Amino acid sequence: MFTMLHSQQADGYKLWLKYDKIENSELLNEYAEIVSSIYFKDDNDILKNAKKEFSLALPQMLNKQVKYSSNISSDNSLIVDVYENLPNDLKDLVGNDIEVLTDEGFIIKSLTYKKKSITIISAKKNIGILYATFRFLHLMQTHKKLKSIDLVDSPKVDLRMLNHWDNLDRSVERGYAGFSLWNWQKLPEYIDQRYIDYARANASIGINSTVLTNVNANALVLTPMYLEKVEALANVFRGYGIKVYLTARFSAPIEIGNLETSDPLNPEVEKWWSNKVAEIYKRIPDFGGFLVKANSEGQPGPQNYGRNHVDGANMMATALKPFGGNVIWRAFVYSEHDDTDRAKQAYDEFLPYDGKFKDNVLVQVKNGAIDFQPREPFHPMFGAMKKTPLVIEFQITQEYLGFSSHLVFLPKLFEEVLDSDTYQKGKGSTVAKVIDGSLYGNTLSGIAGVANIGTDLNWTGHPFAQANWYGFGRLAWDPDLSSEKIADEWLRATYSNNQDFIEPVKNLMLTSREAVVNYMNPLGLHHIFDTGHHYGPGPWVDNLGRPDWNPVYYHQADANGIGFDRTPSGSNATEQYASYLEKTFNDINTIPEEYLLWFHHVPWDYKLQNGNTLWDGIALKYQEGVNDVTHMIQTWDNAKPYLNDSEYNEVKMLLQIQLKEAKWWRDACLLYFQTFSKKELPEGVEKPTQSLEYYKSLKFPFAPGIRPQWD
Ligand code: GCV
Repeated sequence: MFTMLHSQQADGYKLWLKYDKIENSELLNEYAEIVSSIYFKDDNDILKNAKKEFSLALPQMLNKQVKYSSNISSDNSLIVDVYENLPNDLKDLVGNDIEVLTDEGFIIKSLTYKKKSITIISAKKNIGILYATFRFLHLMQTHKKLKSIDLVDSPKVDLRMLNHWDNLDRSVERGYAGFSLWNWQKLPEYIDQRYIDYARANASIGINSTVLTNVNANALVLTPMYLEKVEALANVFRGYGIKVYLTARFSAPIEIGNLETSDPLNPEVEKWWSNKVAEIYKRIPDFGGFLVKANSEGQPGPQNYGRNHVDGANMMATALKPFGGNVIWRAFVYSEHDDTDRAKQAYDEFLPYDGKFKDNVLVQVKNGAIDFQPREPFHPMFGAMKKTPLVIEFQITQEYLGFSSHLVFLPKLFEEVLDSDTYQKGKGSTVAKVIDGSLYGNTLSGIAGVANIGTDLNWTGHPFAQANWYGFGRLAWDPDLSSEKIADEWLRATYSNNQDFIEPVKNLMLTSREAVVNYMNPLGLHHIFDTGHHYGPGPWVDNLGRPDWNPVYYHQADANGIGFDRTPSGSNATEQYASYLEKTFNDINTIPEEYLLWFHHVPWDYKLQNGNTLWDGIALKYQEGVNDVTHMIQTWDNAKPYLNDSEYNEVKMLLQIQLKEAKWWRDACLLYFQTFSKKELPEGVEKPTQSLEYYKSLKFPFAPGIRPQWD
């Protein structure tokens, strides 16, 4: 059971599962009545964990012990059990609602049973009961009325997955919250309480799959010594409905199998993978499958043998199929031998394969065509690839968003992408409908988020980064949820239900994403981060091995203007979108201004919609970003009365770092772009305090998230 030392009360470890005492007496009475006598069947691990959560949460929230009965009786005020165990008269009362549920869905309903008002929590399967338990407790934590509740809910997406980019040495690629949670050295014997609390937190928001290892994979994890450790983790996670996946290094047959090749069409290689899969399922009968990064950024893959992505993915899919496992094949590919605009390459490479993958292959596509930028138009593969289930990959860890020192509420970004209309099957063909499978009737669907979790006491480095983990899970469950609702839920469960606190701080969260766009990459600028570690600005970087690793490739600033021409006069990446969008993006008069410099090379004197020249507009946007952070600090200061000292101080200190770095971004980028525009900063933009040479001289060989490089 999850316990906490008193001195750690405000450390953020409890996440959104704090279960604070309900102070409002009316609500307290209502809740106490609802749970006055509970029937809660717990004859298996999942139900035991669900009931444990009740036993932890209710005494804390209601400040009294709760009575459980071992049989259903007329005394019960709350009945919790799967549908098939319910007495027939109760089945009759809820039958229709149960029918519409998926295997993971649940109902929470008030009804009259034997002339008495009761609440029932039921589901088709045990996992539905666990999800319902967390939702029920969350509704209490967030002070929702439960007296006449009528909730019927099922997840809209099948695979709701975290991708950990965790290495076996416990470093985390692009991780900013300490080391990897997986203590490989002490596994399998030592089960850290963190594994259990990690699983609880995920289950509470409906996450049902986790990929334990980095996509830049190490084959060792597939050896017996590590599989034994993976098995131990899977045994913990199973009780919370979470399946384990591993990343499969394509060259594993050579590296750990003593074969001379990894050619996917070689019978020895096929046999090796089939045996390996059988070995894994012997240990982990509900193993999820493999996530594969192949022929991307130097990783081995089928192309090393003259084969293609379909050959590679289908070979692994064949091995996994008898056990019900999936292959998740990443489409994050771009080649140093191809000078086509990097934004076009994945679409060009994968579209011809549509319909050729086996039915247990999903193709995982990043939300945008470059790489998790503060703002990108949605990836053109969404909607275009009609016969292949696409998993959308979001990055919860903030590689390009200020690491764990910037407060950026990412559900706002996720929502923008999911709500984007691809127009691929007429108006209303949103990315969300592609992902939940409803647009083309896919039988499998998935959402993946690159985790922002590590060994930091508060799990995510920044207390508000917890909201990004939380929000990812909620959107994976229901891609149509609004970011506003998610912020509201999270704030209530994490900090306070006081409306005077919620409203301004919610507003702070909802505006934080636009702030980071403004002070880092306004008006469609992208990938102008410093080299390798991606910490801070580096628009001047032009000396990396591949053109498309250099910021100068992306902004294309020159004496005439700035921006990447992706219209027909340039790379013509716009042709990868449905014709309505293609036209909208091609025309400088119709393109949404937030994507202007993503698709157009624009003269410095070009007039923006508000009448400013482009140069003035860029400069004012950078300043606006800095001003936004100043407002965030003011809002946080005003919220102080609702926070304890440590809660207030930790975010305040982080916001001050964010302000300093927002100014750094503004000054470094404007000084550099000014060398091309040759124009003065407009009124209202603060003058830089340092020279361009100073900003260029800054080096961060030990920035977190990558292996240190000192040259
Ligand atoms: C795991 C970007 C990141 C890499 C990451 C890669 C990927 O290039 O900078 O750290 O590698 O994306 O998603 O595969």
